[in-house]
Amino acid sequence: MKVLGPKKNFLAIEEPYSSLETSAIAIVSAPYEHTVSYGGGAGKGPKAIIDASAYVEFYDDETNRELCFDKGIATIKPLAFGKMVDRAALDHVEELVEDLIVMGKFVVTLGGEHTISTAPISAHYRAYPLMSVLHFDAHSDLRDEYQGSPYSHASFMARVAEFFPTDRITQVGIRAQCIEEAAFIKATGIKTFYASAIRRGLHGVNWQKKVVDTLGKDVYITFDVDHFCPSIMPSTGTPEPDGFLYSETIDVIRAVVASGRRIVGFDVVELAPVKGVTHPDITAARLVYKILNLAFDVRAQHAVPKTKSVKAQHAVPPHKAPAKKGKKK
Ligand SMILES: [Mn+2]
Repeated sequence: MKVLGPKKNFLAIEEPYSSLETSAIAIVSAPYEHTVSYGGGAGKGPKAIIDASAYVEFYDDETNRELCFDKGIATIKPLAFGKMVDRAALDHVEELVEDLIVMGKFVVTLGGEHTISTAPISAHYRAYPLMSVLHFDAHSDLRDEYQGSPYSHASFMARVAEFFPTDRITQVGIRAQCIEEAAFIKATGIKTFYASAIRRGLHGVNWQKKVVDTLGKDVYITFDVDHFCPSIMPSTGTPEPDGFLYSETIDVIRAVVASGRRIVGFDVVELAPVKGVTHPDITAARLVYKILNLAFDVRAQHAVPKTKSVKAQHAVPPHKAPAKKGKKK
């Protein structure tokens, strides 16, 4: 398994903090783009997030640590899909994510179109059979198929619902769906926090806690960046108005951790970078590192999966490694 060096890896970090053997965290790039319906470019998302991450500070004031040096973050060489599409492409992603989970890694998957999230959800579900899925998105992605494809980005959650218990799915920020999706949600018990309901105060002022109350002890997060307001996130294929700001979104994840729940893995998808517009790329990169910082917060209990034989050691060697380089400015 090849990992990328500091010129191309997440946060631009030196060895051993970016070596696979010594890192607790692994970043998987899945630059898959096949069923885009409106704006294209999601295939360039993982590289844009990693490029922007070179400008993200190592230190997080909230957790008072440099997580990347405490735990190590290995960036795996991006997956190449060649002619693989649909199920074959998903199998390709799932195999890598599963291998990393078995090695004891905390896995972050970067998309790519939302289709790919089916793979890490499936792999994590095997390792964490009691997990819930927390889904940030403008769209519920529950169409049985879209534009003739059951593997459309607009159908990814319908595919997840075929193998994952629907009453353990919680969606946040939804504001664009068809009537069949609304009916599916009602029929299956998916918990959907619509943007309109949040804005109208139907879930109260502390709506973030209401979201968290629906989740089990283990939480997998799938994050479509079009959850955000298009003003802060114009770089996505299907932007929708009435989106969410960064801070109110992070508050949901803060509430997950504050409640003692454990984040077991996550993905960030659908960033379609626009040349010369940099704030969405840095926002996505910050989002990835912030979720990591919160996931490894001391309040969250981090045990490795019990269902697998896990060999890897999590700790980065205690010896002082080569000097850490500062951030680009
Ligand atoms: Mn979406």
